[in-house]
Formats: sequence, structure tokens, C-alpha cells
Amino acid sequence: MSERRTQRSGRTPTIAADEQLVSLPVRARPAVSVVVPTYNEADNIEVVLDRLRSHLDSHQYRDGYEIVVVDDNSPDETWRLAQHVAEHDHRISVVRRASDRGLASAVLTGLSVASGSVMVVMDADLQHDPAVVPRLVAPVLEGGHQVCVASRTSGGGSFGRFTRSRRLISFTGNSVARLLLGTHCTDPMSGFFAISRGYYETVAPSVNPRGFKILLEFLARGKNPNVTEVGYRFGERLSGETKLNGSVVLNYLVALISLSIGRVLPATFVMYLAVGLIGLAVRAAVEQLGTALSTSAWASPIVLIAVEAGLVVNYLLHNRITFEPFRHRGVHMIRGLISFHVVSLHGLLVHAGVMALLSSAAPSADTELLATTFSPPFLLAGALATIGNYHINAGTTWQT
Ligand SMILES: Nc1nc2c(ncn2[C@@H]2O[C@H](COP(=O)(O)OP(=O)(O)O)[C@@H](O)[C@H]2O)c(=O)[nH]1
Ligand SMILES: [Mg+2]
Repeated sequence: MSERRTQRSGRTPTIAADEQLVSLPVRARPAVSVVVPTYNEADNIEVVLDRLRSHLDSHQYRDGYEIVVVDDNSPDETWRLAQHVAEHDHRISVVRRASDRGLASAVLTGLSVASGSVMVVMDADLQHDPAVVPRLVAPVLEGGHQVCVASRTSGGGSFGRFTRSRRLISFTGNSVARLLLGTHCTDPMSGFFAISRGYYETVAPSVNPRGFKILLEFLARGKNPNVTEVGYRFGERLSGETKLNGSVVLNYLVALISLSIGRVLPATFVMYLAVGLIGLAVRAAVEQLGTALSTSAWASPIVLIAVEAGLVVNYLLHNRITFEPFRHRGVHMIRGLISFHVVSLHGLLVHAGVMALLSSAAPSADTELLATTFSPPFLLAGALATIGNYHINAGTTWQT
């Protein structure tokens, strides 16, 4: 669970005092909320908050603004520095999350706490220039747009001094996203955008908290949102390191699958199938290799070793990808692996049972067909076993 704000700038609650209900004045919804996710940004957070406040102050929004910092318990204690600033400015709130981690879910937490009419999402490392925020807010607050994206690819925007590899990642990510999702936004990978409260409330329940680029989720899950873009130059990190790594790219792919195929089949099930196929390939490869290298006396153990290799690879990939939010860590992986084996055994029994049922019901001419690997009945039995295994693994092994 998230630890709630240390300081609130939203509505004042009704409290009970001396048996009487006392209603404290309810403060108006601020015009703008800026959500700033942070992880190990101790060197940047105070500078970013200062600059953000100065740009928002100079704009003088009629109903004011608020800033919500969402920190995932950073080891460098970014949250403590943010709390210190918040103590002197009631417009700043700090959410320090103890057990949850991840950029997309941090942004969603921030948006759920924020109460502004327009909500902006912005990084804390000054790669997103706080001076752009009022330009992002205006089309949503006054122009009737639902989303305004700070874009590096339109309206004079640029990637600044992005390395070639990061440019390539962004270009590929953008192209794949635009192709799969059919969005017209030129920079759906941007993490800097403004969104109207109305649109957020419509779309938020279906947003996947695992997607790295939360904007993609907002663009793809809504029905033809009215989107506009504002060009800006992606700056250099003031201090510290990027958190973009291999697992982030992997999460991005999972999010894309979820956004495209997931409209028809549940994304987790699609991942489950894909991982299952990898397990089968591992099993076949180990079996081939073992048979090629050994004598016939080793034939049975090699089959077992191959099956086991496939199962272990499957478990590790499911744990890291398919059921990542419910991932087992440390010693819990042993219990998970045992449970996964039991469920797989159950699948094997279901498969054998369905095959037996089909062969007893089939006319004798079809028994040859039944015996063929990858025959339609074999695949039907496999599909039933897989669907069953998926649900049991989701419910018990990973307790989703
Ligand atoms: N709360 C939270 N913030 C994160 C997490 N990962 C990254 N961030 C913040 O998200 C923003 C973007 O991250 P960054 O590493 O700069 O990504 P890049 O700009 O794509 O290289 C920064 O403000 C980070 O501090 C996370 O797991 N949790
Ligand atoms: Mg950054």
C-alpha cells in the first residue's frame, strides 16, 4: 500500500469534534496539478521544485496549483528533501511509496491523489523543462483539448543531446507504437504531458500500471482523444542516472502487446502462451542436444532433464514477465517453483485425460490420427490444459 501524503493540499475533510460534525471549508480544486515521479533524484528535486514553482507562480492560475511528488522510497532519501520543501509550501504534497515500485504506477498514484482540473506529468531530472508547463496546460485548460503532449518530434522540438542508441530506441518505440496503436501523436513515448481531469477519469480504470510510458496507455485506451502537441527540446539530466534499462524495454514491449493484442485476448494470457512456447523450444533443444551427445542408455534421463529445463525456464520467465507485478523474490521462488511444477503436472494429467476421452469416443480409423503429435485432438487437449494451468497458476502460484 502507498503511504499517503505527508501534507495535503486538496479538499479539507469533515471531522468529528465533541460529538458534533464540523465542516471545514472545502478548498477549490486547483487549476493545475503537476505530478513528479522520483527515484534517486536527491541532487535534482529541490532545483526542479523551485523552477516549477517559479514558472507556475508567474502564470497566476486563478484557482492556483499543486505539485505532487511521488517517490518510491529512494535510498538517497529524495522523499525527505521533498518533504522538507513541502513543509514550507502547502501546495506541495509528497507521497512516499513503501512497497510499490515503477514509474508508470508512481504516475498513476500521483494522478489519483492530484485534484487539479488539468494534470501534468513531468520528470524530476530537468530533462523536462519546467518552463514548458504553462504552454502544455493552456490547450487543455482553455482550448478544449483532452491531452497536450510535450513533443520532441514536432513544432520545433528536438531530442537535444540524446545518444544515438537512445534516439534509435525512441524512434523504434515511437514507430512501433504508432503502427500498432494507430495514434496520430508524433511522440507517444513522451513522459511529459498534460491531461484533462475528465479524460483521465474516463480512461484511468483501464490503464495498465506496468506500461513504462504511461502516455501511451492514456492515448491508446481512450476513444479518439482530442490531442495536441507542443514542441520542446529534451534537456540533459541535471544529475544522477537514467533508470532506463533492459527490463524497462521489456516492460514496454509487454505494454504494447497488452495495448494491441490485449484488446481481444487478455495480455497476461498472451504472454503466458508466448513464454510457454519458449519453454517448449528450450525443452526440444535440450533433448536434441542430449540425444546427439549421448548413448542410448541416457535416453530416458535426457527426456526428464529436457522437461525440467523447459519448466524452469518457463517459471523464471513467467515470474519475470507474465506475472511480474506479483513476482517471487529470494526464497519465495522455491515455493513458487514447486507450485509451478504441481500445476504443470496437473496440466499433463488433464492433457492425458482429454486424449483418453477423445480416443475412447473416436471411431477406430481415427485412432492413428489421435496418436500423432500436434494432431488437432492433441492440440485441443493442449489448449484445455494450458487454459486451466494459466488460471491455476494465476490464482495460486502467483496469487494475482
Ligand atoms: N517513483 C518512481 N519514479 C521513477 C521510477 N523510475 C524512474 N522514475 C522517475 O521518472 C523520471 C524519468 O526517469 P529517467 O530515469 O530519467 O528516465 P529517462 O528520462 O527515460 O532516462 C525521473 O524523474 C525518475 O526519477 C520509479 O520506479 N519510481
Ligand atoms: Mg530522464
